[in-house]
Amino acid sequence: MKNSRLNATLFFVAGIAFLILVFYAHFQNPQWYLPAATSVHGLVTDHLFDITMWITLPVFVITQGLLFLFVFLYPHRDDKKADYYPNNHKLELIWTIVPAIVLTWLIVQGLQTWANIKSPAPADAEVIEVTAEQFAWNFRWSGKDGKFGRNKPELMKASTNPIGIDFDDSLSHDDITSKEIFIPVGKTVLFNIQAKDVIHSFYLPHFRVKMDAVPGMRTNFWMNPTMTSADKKEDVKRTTKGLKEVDERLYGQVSDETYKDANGNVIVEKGGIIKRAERDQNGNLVKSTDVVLRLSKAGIKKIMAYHDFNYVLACAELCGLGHYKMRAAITVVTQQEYDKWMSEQTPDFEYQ
Ligand SMILES: [Cu+2]
Repeated sequence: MKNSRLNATLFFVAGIAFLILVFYAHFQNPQWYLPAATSVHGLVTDHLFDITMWITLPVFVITQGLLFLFVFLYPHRDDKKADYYPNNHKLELIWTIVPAIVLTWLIVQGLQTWANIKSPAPADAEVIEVTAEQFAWNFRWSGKDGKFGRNKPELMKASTNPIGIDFDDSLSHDDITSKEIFIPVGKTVLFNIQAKDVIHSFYLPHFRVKMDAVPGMRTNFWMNPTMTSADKKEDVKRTTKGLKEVDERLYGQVSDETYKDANGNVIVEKGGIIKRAERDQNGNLVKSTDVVLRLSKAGIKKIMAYHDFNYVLACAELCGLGHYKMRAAITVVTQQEYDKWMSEQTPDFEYQ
């Protein structure tokens, strides 16, 4: 009897503590959530996610709360026998039909959204061919003619022709390749995705794009980016800029002033990234290159700094030992900058 009272209390305390900690961890660590969406369909999927959350969250809290509460209120008692209550048709109908309707509605919403996202891309879409390999990304544009030349696996060469472009096909003569992605803001971009070796996953978290790259088949995903990299950088700068204490949280942030030590040597320039200690040729850390250490040595307690921002592409499929290296830069630019970038590229054909 005594034991079951104690167990019931502990169970209740552990359960409520668990619920509180779940919420605490969530609100204290927004950085572990997905970054803000910067694509048209990304806003739609996020909205759907929020609706699902607001429907399931209260149900979760109420049912789990009641579970722990009932254990607490009704532990075993030697002088009492539990009631036998085998069934109640009305109750069972309610708790079967209501969730069935709500879940069906959620699933239909999800299917409709997915069908919209995966519908054929508009004809004027900018097309980029994505080829994943262990452990790199290759991107190709069709050039002026708007048509991609053939590629053949037997022509693949790691250093000079990683995606095996067939230069006998005249359509390939103006094709442009790059190791990073440039895309124009406000335009539809269609990614045609393939893989050379194993399954990779083409993941652009800010744009809510995630699609497997599968050997032997083509997958695709299209989206409309809503904000240029430069605008987003400014936005992040504006919202994160402030006078900050000199400690390890500063690593990776950008200094908003030039800071010097007592001898007038520059520790970090205005607009410079606050870096950790660099390594010398032997791989040893050189403490004197660590910006945070140098700042505190110079007696500087607080500095003006803000967060840096870059869109990223990362492989989201554990594809081998070098998986962690499968990142690539993705830059969203204005149409004008995009046209300029395009005109400055040299087609691979001219290097052959
Ligand atoms: Cu990969």
